[in-house]
Amino acid sequence: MAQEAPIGPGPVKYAIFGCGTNGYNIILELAREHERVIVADRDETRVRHLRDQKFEAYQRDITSSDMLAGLPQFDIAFVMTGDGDANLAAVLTIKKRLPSVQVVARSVDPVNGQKLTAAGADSVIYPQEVVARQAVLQVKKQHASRISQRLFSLLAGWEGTLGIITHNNPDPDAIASAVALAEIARAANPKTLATRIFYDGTIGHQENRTFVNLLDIKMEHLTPEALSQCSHLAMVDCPGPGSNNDVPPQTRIDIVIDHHRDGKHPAAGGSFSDIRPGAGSTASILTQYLQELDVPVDKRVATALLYGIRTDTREFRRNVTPQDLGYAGFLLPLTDAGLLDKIMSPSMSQETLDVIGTAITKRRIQSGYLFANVGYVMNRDALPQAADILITLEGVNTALVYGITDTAIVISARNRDVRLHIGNALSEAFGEMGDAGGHPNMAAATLPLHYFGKVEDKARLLEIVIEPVLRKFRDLVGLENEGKKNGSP
Ligand SMILES: [Mn+2]
Repeated sequence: MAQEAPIGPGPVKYAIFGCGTNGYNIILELAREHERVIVADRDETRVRHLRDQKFEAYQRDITSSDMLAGLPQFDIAFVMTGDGDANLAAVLTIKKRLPSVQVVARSVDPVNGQKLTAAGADSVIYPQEVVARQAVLQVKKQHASRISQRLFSLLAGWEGTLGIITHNNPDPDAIASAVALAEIARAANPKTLATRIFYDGTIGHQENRTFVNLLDIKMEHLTPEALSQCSHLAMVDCPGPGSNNDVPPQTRIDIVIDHHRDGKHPAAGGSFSDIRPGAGSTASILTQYLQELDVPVDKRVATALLYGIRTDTREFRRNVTPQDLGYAGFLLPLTDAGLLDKIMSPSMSQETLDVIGTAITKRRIQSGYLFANVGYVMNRDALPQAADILITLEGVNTALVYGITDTAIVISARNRDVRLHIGNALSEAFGEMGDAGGHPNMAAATLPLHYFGKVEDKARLLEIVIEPVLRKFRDLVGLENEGKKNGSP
């Protein structure tokens, strides 16, 4: 037989040791995928039956040390009998004779599992656990299909205007989710239900503005009149009225779809609520609805949703689940790649450029900590962009960029020192003064000015108050004493 060029390992071949119910199901699964499988079992009748079914079966006692003799070469072994000691013996034999073979072994109990691992098994499975996981997955899928249907029929029965509310200063996840919900409403009820999308605050970040403009997403400022014009209200990417939005707390919200795990869930009193703290983004949940409902997804919606999932999971690196990846895979062929590219590399606004420039010139570095005062900013979203750039400087492990808006002192932090959880540090240092927290490597704080908001010269105000404010942080990370020794940075 002609030899193929040696560009990789040969064709993967599986060997199953022990062909009870579990082993047999693995054979069937592999056969479905047209994989070549060999089977070894102690039971002569069983081996005969397998051969009758055209499987390559061998009679072997897997506890015997020469059980591999005469078997063709294989790359992956499943050791699947219900006898823990026999499985252990087989793993030892395989690993001793064929150390490069990958071994998956069935364990009968946790102690047996540990022994199998110690014997060299590459993975150990408990069939009960596999069944449990599969059952949960299946039930979740069914549940998703059921609630999607419920949402659809709910929307189909409504008349008037559905107001879809995002959280304040909406991010792509919130915006994409709103767009997708509007799409589902249109599909469910094209005749009697209109939709409007509302937000409060600003759509700040460059990319977010580009995103809204390029995808031609119509969003309106949330006002009391606008609210009163809606017959129904929905909230996406935030858990209820008054929580990261300016909707009065007693307002009835008919639909709530969110994924935040830290969110308190104010009673929305509505008819539909789907809050999944496990999901990487709200856009993932909406994608699942579209999928389950077979609602056609146009380029615009697909591009928005994919962008929402990507940004909320920080390019699939944060809180991402296999499901999120699955939805991304579903959306990808439906998106407009050129559009996505344009969103990802928008031209920077003059203010953002200025803020980054100021941050670079005003930076002070002490023991790997960088501090940069950017003064008065209209748009706080320039800060994280500046921090993203400054953290890449050599010798900088942690970067704090701070500035002042009309209403608050704002701090944006980035960190690559694994010993420091910057979210916790900010929350500990500034939590009492305002809103502060985040992740191990990125965090932010907003310290409201309250009546100092009336001060005209904001940059001057910041200069006066920032040192005592920052001292708490410097104390916390152990920079304060060092500062006194070496003179303030
Ligand atoms: Mn989100």
